[in-house]
Amino acid sequence: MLVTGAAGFIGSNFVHYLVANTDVIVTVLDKFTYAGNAASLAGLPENRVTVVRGDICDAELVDQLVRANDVVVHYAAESHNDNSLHDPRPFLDTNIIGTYTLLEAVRRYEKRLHHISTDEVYGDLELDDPNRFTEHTPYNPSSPYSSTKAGSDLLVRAWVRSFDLQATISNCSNNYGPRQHVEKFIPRQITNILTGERPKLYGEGLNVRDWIHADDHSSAVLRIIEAGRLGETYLIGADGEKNNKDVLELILTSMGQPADAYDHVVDRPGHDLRYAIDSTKLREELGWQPAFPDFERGLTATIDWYRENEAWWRPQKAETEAKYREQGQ
Ligand code: NAD
Ligand code: TDX
Repeated sequence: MLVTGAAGFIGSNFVHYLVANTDVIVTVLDKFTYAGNAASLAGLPENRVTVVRGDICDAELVDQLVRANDVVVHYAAESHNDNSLHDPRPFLDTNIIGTYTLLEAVRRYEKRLHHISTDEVYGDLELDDPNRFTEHTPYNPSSPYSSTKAGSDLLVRAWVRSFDLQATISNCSNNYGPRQHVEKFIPRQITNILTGERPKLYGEGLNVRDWIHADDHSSAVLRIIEAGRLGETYLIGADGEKNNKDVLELILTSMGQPADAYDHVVDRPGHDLRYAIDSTKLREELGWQPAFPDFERGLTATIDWYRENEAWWRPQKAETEAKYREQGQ
């Protein structure tokens, strides 16, 4: 399998998951942007995992790697909404042109592709909307990040329809777990507390995210690769809706701090209010179930991981906070 973006958070968890649960031989293609971390792939057996440093926009390299593998699992992306609001260009390059480059190689060599995407392509929901996102919800992305992810999904769909590409797509909700960059909400707050900084909540913190453990995302992706119907989209979620304020208070109290020991900072422009996934199709058609349905337990384990792996996140922390400070966040 060729796994793109596997030096990042979810891709690295997927490769660890593959090594632990299958016999698959993996090649990683990753550009090692600020979000890629070699330490996330450290310790994996050399006879199972080869790491190639390179850009998914490099057609020659992509061609060579796609030809040499049977299945391509595409995680590589610029992934952070806040960054996309300040500097959208890399999002267009990697998420659109990079995906196009992969699609052309997959088409040329008639390989199998699984494309990783996000629930953010559907826009957001009102807090009291009884409906959740399904595979039939119209696309309505809000940010430069989510619009480029939506664009990449539409490219995959077009290559399926026009060229019979053998592909599936999954749109997953917010992931948490080990090896997530400290720019993201949960690791930022945990590592702020560990470094004596106060956590930062955007606006009133009433925005809802639907949390899923990264390992549950990995098991769902593997299930779709094994048994998903070609050309189909599957939504991945674990019924984990929580608002940001509640998550932050849980982090604070789990770490022995008063629940109100945080700062409100300026809100994200265009901030999506609520995401919520209906994963009935994945569960009923492919028999998938999350192994980590208890968010509180998963969060405690994640806090422990950041406590025990300071060497992994420390080098990114000062630079990340300096960037947020400049933005008033
Ligand atoms: P991440 O930012 O942690 O990792 C992205 C990885 O892609 C990094 O290792 C980076 O070096 C690599 N990369 C970036 N540009 C590249 C390029 N041009 N060529 C090769 N490699 C490149 O992201 P993540 O949170 O692990 O997200 C992975 C995927 O999952 C993304 O496609 C994202 O849209 C999707 N997703 C994320 C979430 C979430 O909650 N984080 C939820 C749903 C879907
Ligand atoms: O310091 C913060 N304070 C805060 O209140 C940060 C960094 C975030 N937030 C809020 C914004 C969001 O409502 O927390 C929520 C989660 O923020 P992020 O971790 O930036 O995630 P989000 O914007 O929801 O997007 C994530 O889930 C979907 C991933 O980054 C995407 O890659 C994925 O597609």
